[in-house]
Amino acid sequence: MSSAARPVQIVVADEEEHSFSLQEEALERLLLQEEVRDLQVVVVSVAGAFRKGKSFLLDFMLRFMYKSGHSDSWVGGEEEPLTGFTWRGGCERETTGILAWSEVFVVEKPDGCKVAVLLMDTQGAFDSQSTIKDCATLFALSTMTSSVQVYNLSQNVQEDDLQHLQLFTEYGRLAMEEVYEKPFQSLMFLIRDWSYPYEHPYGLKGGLSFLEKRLQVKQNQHEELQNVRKHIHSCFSNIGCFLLPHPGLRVATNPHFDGRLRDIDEEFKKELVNLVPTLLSPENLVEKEIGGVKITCRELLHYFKAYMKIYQGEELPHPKSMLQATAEANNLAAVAGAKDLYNKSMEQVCGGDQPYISPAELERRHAELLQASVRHFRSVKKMGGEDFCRRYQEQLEAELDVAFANFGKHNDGKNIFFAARTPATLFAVMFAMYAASMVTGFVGIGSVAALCNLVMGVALAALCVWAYVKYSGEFREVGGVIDRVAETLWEQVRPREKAK
Ligand SMILES: Nc1nc2c(ncn2[C@@H]2O[C@H](COP(=O)(O)OP(=O)(O)OP(=O)(O)O)[C@@H](O)[C@H]2O)c(=O)[nH]1
Ligand SMILES: [Mg+2]
Repeated sequence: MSSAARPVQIVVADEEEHSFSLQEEALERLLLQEEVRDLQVVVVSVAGAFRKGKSFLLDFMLRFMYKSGHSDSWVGGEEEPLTGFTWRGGCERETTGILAWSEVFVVEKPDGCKVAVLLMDTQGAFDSQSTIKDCATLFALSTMTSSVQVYNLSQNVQEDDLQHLQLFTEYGRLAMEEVYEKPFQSLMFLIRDWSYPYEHPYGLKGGLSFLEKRLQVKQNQHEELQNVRKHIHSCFSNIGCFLLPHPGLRVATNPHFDGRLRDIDEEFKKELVNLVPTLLSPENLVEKEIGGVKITCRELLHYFKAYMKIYQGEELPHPKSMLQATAEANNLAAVAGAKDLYNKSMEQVCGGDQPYISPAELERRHAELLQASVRHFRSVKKMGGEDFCRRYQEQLEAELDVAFANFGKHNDGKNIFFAARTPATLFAVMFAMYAASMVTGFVGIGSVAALCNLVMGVALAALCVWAYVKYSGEFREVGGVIDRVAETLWEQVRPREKAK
């Protein structure tokens, strides 16, 4: 390993903001190196839950990349500490964001064409500092940019492992502009600490027989289980599985273990020697393809930037924890049910078929039904707790207020006097003007009489226009203006009436 080579942070995670940023310069330096930029690229990435030996494994991949071809014993010397991507024991997370190895390896495939190989390490999912969205974003990014995604699991493939894979890949698919039939390439389930070699032997063969059983879609399976499996099959063009034995207690529990082979179980080493070439030997390398076209390092850089921009934008929905999503769905359904109850009851009070009801009575009924609706909302069993539920109750109350305002308007429309307000006002204006013009004409103030006549004419014209608008339903804005003027006049007169 050359001394200058090191892990390079290409995606940085901001812990407080829960956001990610691309280290464009670092990535450019990596992918635009003269020798590799126009070569087709192979990207091998390892992702999965935190603290499961991902970086540790990648360091063996590095040894293979540096030493294979030179000798058979690429796994290293018995006393040689394991270096490369930083790994360590302990229960707290180590890797954050996405890292790549600073050296992009040039490998000649058996057909003679040269490819560039990039190794990527990702932050472990489900650590205590990351939200589901953070985990989904990183996993999706590494899946979208890699040609081989190693899904690192411990001991078994559990249903929740599959569900998370489904959630994360769906989040990735969402961000891809064009929808390809199989958006991602190779997925390798890597099961660490496999303890059932008597059922499925270690290695690729055992892995495949195990995975086939696990990912089988059966007729009598629950739809939920079927969907997860179908989704995974639909996302990757190639799915494999490798069963790796436990590396021994010194690896797992000794704080002074530095990765030297002497401390690692023979069986683990034996399988490791099969695993790494399965992923990285020249004949097994898989070039990164997007939309069926192999891409070069230079193009990969553009894709990285484009994907990153999408995840930094606001248009993608937020993946949520299972409880959060379920609680939201429960509460929204309860809001809809309660609103429906209110609407149906109000229809009976003041719906289209019902006669006009006095506004005071309507308000009283509204208050009653609102309470009944809120009671119904509260009585429905839902997850999320009291505070969460209160937010939705407030939303329900606000929505019912809006609905009530509409019912009120509808009811007003049924009041024949209310409907007749505009023509009545216009008639009143005409009559007043007529009387005023008579009186002023009689007294001999001709100019005022003429003015009054003019106003009367305008009112008459407005009345005709209004009648036409109401009859035909055309020029509704003009009708609206007349209504508003009449309303203003009406309001001017009414307070005086009250004062009397
Ligand atoms: N049980 C077990 N432990 C392993 C295995 N491989 C590595 N380890 C140990 O697991 C611990 C964590 O290794 P890392 O490579 O740092 O794990 P990681 O998945 O990269 O962790 P994060 O970067 O925090 O996500 C180390 O103490 C390793 O010795 C394995 O196959 N099984
Ligand atoms: Mg790590």
